[in-house]
Amino acid sequence: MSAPIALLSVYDKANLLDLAKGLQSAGVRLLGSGGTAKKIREAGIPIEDVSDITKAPEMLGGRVKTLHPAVHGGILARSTPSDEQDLKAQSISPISIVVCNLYPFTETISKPNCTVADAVEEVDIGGVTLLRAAAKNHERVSVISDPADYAEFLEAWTKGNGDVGQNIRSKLALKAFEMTAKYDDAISGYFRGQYASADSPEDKFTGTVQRIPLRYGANPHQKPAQAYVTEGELPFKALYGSPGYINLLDALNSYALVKELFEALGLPAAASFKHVSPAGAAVGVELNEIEKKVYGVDDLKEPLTPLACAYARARGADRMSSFGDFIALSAPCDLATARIISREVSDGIIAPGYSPEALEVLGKKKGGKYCVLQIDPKYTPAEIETKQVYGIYLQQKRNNAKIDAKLFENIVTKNKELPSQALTDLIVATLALKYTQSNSVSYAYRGAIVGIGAGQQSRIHCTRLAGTKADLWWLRHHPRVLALPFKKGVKRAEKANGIDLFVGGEVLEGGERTQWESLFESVPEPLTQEERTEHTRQLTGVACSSDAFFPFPDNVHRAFRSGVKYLAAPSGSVMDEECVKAADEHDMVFAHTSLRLFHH
Ligand code: 93A
Repeated sequence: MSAPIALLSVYDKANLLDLAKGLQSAGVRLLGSGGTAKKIREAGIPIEDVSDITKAPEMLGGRVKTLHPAVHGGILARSTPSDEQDLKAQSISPISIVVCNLYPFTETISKPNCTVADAVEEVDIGGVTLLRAAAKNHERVSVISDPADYAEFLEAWTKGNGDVGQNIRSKLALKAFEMTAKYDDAISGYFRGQYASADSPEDKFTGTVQRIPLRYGANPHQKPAQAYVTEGELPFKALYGSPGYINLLDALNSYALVKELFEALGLPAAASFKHVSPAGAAVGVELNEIEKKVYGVDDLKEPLTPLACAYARARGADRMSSFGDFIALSAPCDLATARIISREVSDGIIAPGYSPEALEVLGKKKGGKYCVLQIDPKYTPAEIETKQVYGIYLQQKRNNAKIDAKLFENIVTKNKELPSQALTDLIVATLALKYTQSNSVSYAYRGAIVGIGAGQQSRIHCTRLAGTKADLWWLRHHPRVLALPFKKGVKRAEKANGIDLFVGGEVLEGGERTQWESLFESVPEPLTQEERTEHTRQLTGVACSSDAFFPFPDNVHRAFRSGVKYLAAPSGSVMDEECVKAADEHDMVFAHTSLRLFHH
């Protein structure tokens, strides 16, 4: 039987001589590409050149070294009569071991002065082909792609008398496949940066927009930054302005939320996001006269459409948090909605479309720099989502749990009466949590979030935070707040701030007090404790949802103090029974959902 053949072609020549020596002493016939063979030969180890078997010299300055049927036939041939027959007919010897590592593409492109021509030369063709071919035929061939594996391989080869066993060949093949995949990612990433269309108009050749450059990442010093897809095209395009990194995090999360709100309730939906959590979210329930005032849309000339009602509610729940928001709409933006947006401080909007009049209004915002994104409503994200943290890829199935009426059927309190408006509110509250940084608790009323506690490590802190926000929101309905004597010319954001300080009952001093007082024709008397208590008592029927179980009944008691009547949370706490008891004490309706909704 002829000696087994090893083909060696490595850029990184670390540990090479030990391997070559070991293989040669084990009776393996060595073949090498130009530089690899030279190095081994110079060390006094016998080796043949690849060109000895291909009968063709390396050419094109090394661009063609190993690309030849004599090489790839030798690697890819199976141990079958037909393949063996083919080899014999062409006088090709089977190759049993391939040792290869690739041109340093990543290192080259990270050099500051690297040109496209430099990068092109580092695209390894023959090496990748060697690795792939050998990995494909791992039933017979061993492929060693990492110098760190040489010693162990040699040991196994010697021990097994020329057979390392299928398990080792399979593991080595997997490693080689991973290596070529990573290599290809680096190449496509580099050329995406060079050649992919930056934004609309669509790319002439691919017909798609795969990538948009971003000014920077989460912070200005985090450059470069980009958004891209590896398959197909980006599902959105910028009609005006250009989104930042956090804008896109907000846009993609908030659009998912409004799309699902519409699907669950059949009403147009809107969301107002800040720092990747909703400050508000709502469906298009008509506003009454008081609500129009509270949400600052009583003076709007256009009649309020359902979509405009949804955004007015989303924007108006927590005007302080919504300042500079990113907006999502479930339906094409109409003129009334655009008019509300046009007078607020906001960073951008994502919607499945814009009426021509709405687009004209939004296009003028911020001198044409207001970010207006249009998303394809038919877009469905992949089932599996991947992100990278500290260099590690994390993968999970997308959270595609449906939030609908069925989720709230398991009512565990004595009171089981869940009116349809309350069910709507529970759906709004729960769906909002699906796209809120955890831990989170939300309160909803009349189709809108009225308080949300996000990103707290303690659940009771979420419940309190959301409750306090709901309390302030409700106090903004107080007749004395609605009648606050603001001076003419006070800006909307200043009014929001002034009202927030008034309902929050902050004791102001010095310059801050003077500044606050200067907003009014006459300085308003603070709300008394009695006025507050009396007003708070008038709010009932609020819905509250939690993204995980309530660990203690304090959450239930706290929610009750902000008018909550309807509760939803997964079960699973050792204190479940105590929580239900607390809900019964207040005659609340509590649905155990059995669905945890953490979001990060
Ligand atoms: O330019 S290539 O893509 N053309 C080839 O046919 C080829 N075959 C092996 N580069 C090729 N290689 C690569 O050459 C290997 O991946 C390895 O990195 C390098 C080894 O070259 P040398 O033996 O001349 O030092």
